[in-house]
Amino acid sequence: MNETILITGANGQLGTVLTSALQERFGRERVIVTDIRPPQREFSGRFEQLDVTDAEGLTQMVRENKVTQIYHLAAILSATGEAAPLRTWEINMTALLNVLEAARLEGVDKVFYPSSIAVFGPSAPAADVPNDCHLDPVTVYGISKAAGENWAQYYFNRYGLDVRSLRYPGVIGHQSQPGGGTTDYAVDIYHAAVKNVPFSCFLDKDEQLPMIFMDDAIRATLKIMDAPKVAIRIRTSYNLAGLSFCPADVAASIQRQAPGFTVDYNPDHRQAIAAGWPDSIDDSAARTDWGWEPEFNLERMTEEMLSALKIKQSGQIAA
Ligand code: VAH
Repeated sequence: MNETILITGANGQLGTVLTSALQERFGRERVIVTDIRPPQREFSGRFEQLDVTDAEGLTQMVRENKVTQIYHLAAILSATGEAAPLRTWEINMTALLNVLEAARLEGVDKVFYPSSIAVFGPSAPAADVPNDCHLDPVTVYGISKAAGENWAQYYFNRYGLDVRSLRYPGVIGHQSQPGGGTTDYAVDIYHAAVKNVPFSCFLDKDEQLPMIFMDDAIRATLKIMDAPKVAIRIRTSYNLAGLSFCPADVAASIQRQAPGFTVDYNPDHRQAIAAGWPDSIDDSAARTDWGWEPEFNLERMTEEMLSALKIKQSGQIAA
């Protein structure tokens, strides 16, 4: 069957890279790429400007294009979300409910909904948090993701809508910039290293968090969406682990390849958010149910990040 894919929030950190992966897999003409803003850089494919809080606009787009799969990435993240809690709740929840309703009404086959390790809070153990841990999120973003997971499960149980979800850790990639998250430092630090400038880190040097390299995050997303329906036993969201490190670990791994690189630590309001999140999570349910396995450790990720960003930088200098 010919799939027609719709992606929301496609200009974001994950959306940018997932768009290319979906275009490669399904063909450019089969992927409707949407965001509230026009693409920031050169883009080839089918782009439509869409505010996903506009239920009618979304439903019409799904109907007219006979969309079969939706990847709903549009959301306000943890750090930005705290500046306007009620607005963040309103936007994140309205957008998700619009997607679920459009999918139900228009007979969409599968929906992907990203959750986050931000659903965990003080009652989670510090390390190896199990999938079915009690959720007491510390940010409005985390509250919206915890509620969203339950809505995903509700639509599956009540209407049979095949919604699949991952609890992403912080995502680190060279292709795109994150915006408004607490884990963003782990991308910014590599940009500083290739520019050869000192880095000021907004988290404490020993604030360990679960993270994942972009390639692994994309592979996991495609893999859970490809899995047979019966394999997806968890209909809230799957813990997804890649690696876990603190700022001092990533600094040391960069310094092994760029010995002159320096970092100082100036924790701001984001440190309190990070402190409420676990150090590491247990993703054995994802491994057992649909064969998840990450490929990147810290050293390999650092090598890839530095070499890809250096190539990008030399291209910019040459241009
Ligand atoms: C954030 N990157 O920092 C997001 C995230 C793991 C946290 O989902 O808000």
